Amino acid sequence: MRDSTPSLSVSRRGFIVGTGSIVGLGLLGRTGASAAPVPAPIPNGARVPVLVIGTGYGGSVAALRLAQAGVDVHMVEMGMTWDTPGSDGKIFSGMRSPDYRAYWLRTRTKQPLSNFLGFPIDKDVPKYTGILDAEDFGGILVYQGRGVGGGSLVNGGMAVTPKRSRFSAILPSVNADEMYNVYYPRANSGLGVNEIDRAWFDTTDCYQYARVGRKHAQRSGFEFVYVPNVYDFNYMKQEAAGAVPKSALNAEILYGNNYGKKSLQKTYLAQAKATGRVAISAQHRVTSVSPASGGGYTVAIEQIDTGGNVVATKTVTAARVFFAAGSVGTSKLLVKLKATGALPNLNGEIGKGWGDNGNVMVGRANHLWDPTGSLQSGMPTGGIDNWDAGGAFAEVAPLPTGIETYASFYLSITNTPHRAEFSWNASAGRADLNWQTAWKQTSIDMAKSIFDKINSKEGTIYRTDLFGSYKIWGDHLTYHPLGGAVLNKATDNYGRLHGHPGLYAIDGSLIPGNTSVNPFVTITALAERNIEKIIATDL
Ligand code: FAE
Repeated sequence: MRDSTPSLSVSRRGFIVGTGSIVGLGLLGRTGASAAPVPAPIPNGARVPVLVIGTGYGGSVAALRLAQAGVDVHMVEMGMTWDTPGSDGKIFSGMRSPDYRAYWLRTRTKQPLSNFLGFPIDKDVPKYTGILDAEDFGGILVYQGRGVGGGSLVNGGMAVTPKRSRFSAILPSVNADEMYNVYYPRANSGLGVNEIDRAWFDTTDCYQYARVGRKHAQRSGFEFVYVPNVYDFNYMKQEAAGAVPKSALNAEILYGNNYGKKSLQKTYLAQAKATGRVAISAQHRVTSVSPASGGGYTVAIEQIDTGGNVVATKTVTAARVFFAAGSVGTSKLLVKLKATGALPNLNGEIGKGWGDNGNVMVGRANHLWDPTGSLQSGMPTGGIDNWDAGGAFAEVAPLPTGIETYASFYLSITNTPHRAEFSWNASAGRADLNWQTAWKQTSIDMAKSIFDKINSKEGTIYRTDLFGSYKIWGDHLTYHPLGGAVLNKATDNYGRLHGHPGLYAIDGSLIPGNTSVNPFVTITALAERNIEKIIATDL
């Protein structure tokens, strides 16, 4: 569907007011000395040309490119800014000692590996707007980053471009030539992706676990692939040499990296802020979007404190709204807004096509002559590719406990066909997801195509102490939620939501459930492609 909101023209000099009812609203950002973006935090009653919900990959790409095109952008983020050190001098808490900063409004940690040597390792923490959300939908625990930078704050930085031969199954309506010639390279460059020095990989203590993973994979005839990362490997080398403060080599992953990782705050968002056109309101949560009487959209926002309490409610007006709240955040908002009549014209595809990227975790117990090392870099940099033969791509993940565990640990991405749907539960006032726990068996079977063979070859067994007592598979979670506002179904082929011109989805919700590898490079590249088209044709 072609957008029919009043036009916002972009000229060489910048953003020019178009014709139509929005002009009367004074909603448009302008170039020139007189224009100033609405400051953060956004005041009640503000009028902005573009409001972006969420500051993860999709939102950051949209904000930067719109700002470069001369459009003032206001980003609204429910999480914290994560720019102020705590009393220990650090912004983020480490993985071995998660504290109040670690979890989003929980009173007890919910660690992905719940047990070690069979013993539960979760502990009580003060309720706080921490960085990692473990959102429970009954059948599946969905981990997500909260804060300015979204998932880039908590993730493992693995920056994987899917094999081109698989792309048509990932995003069937998207031109692969354009993606691989233009948008994947643009995304990799914008994200600051770098590769490990292979000679260093082969000798450094901190990747012994990955070398053991490589050796076992290759001895069983599997392809081992080196995986690029957004963690600065030169910084990591200096960590290993004792020259700089440690982050990846201090078990920092999941709850933020104090150094070394090029999260979005250091890349897209830093560039976006440098344009002078992007403001970010942190600890602000969007609760509603509906058509405004004079054109554009009315956006309802709750400002929250670090205890999660609402301290102010605000209503602002935006000519255009980009949903970039992540697959879960965007899906939850859209199913609610459709069902409650706030956005009645959204189509029947809203909430559908949601998948877990086939995530499943497992550990293997190695022999005593195969130690994986007490020092393990928190940033994975290799994987086992058995996608074509067995439907699984397994990243060789760290277990940075600080002691020798003789364990190899893996997060597999599998070619699961299962897709769930979000729907609005009016009586409970929340969005539900109809995920079925039994669906993970398909992913387990695909992961077993790798690990049964390795175990048989090496004479090793699965660990049973990481996810409970005598539980082999971490099949209760995902790190990679995808879908819910699928491209070319809930939206047109560029993320314009059907039925409401001026509304866009531009995050992981566009991707129908699976990317065959870790997803953020694909989310970023797709956002680059879509925003380029939107700027060229809608503004
Ligand atoms: P995302 O980055 O989740 O950003 C959405 C933002 O919107 C968040 O900051 C939310 O707080 C905010 N938000 C949500 N609802 C609202 C609302 N109502 N109002 C205001 N703000 C809101 O979305 N991917 C990889 O490719 N490689 C990895 O190594 C990797 N490791 C991971 C490890 C962990 C532990 C986790 C949790 C994820 C990992 N991922 C990895 C997944 C990756 O981080 C994820 O796919 C992207 O972050 C999704 O990007 P989006 O832009 O869709």
